[in-house]
Amino acid sequence: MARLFLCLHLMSLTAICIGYEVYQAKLPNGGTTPNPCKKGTLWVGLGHMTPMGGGNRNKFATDFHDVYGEVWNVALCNADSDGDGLTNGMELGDPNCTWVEGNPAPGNPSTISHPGICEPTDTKECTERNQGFDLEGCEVYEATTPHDHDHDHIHIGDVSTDSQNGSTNLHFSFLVFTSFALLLIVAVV
Ligand SMILES: [Ca+2]
Repeated sequence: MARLFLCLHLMSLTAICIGYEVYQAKLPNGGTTPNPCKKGTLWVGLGHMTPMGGGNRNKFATDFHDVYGEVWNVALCNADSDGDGLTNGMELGDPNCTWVEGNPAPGNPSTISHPGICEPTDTKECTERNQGFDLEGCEVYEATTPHDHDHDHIHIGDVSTDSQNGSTNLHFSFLVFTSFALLLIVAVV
């Protein structure tokens, strides 16, 4: 039984890999898109939210599959799926949109970037656009810096502490006053 599950698992992985290769061949540099979060590694599942693929499709993949008919055409090439200001063609080494399926990979490999991941990833706009991506290893924007939080906490703590001290001092003064008054009354009586 274990062998059967292992075989089914391997078959499903093989099917996924073949699926990726079929789609990657339809795109310029489709099989060599870098992972922007880990230098020197590839984002194998080009159209997905995680580097190794699987799960939800990213915006570039939905454009490719659902909007442009799974073809690298001028419209898909000139679109900016991830909204970072670079067209898909610029990111995949085909800025003039002249590449057709079957041709050698165009452009300089060192300038290829991911057309579905907004970069730089540490800006507010890109962090919002990249919601749902597995960007382990990337810098992302944080709305409030830890320093600001600390400052607020320190400020609030100081006010609270001062207030407590003031209240304690007031209570102590009241006790001293009432004790003195009681002693005076006892002495008089
Ligand atoms: Ca882009």
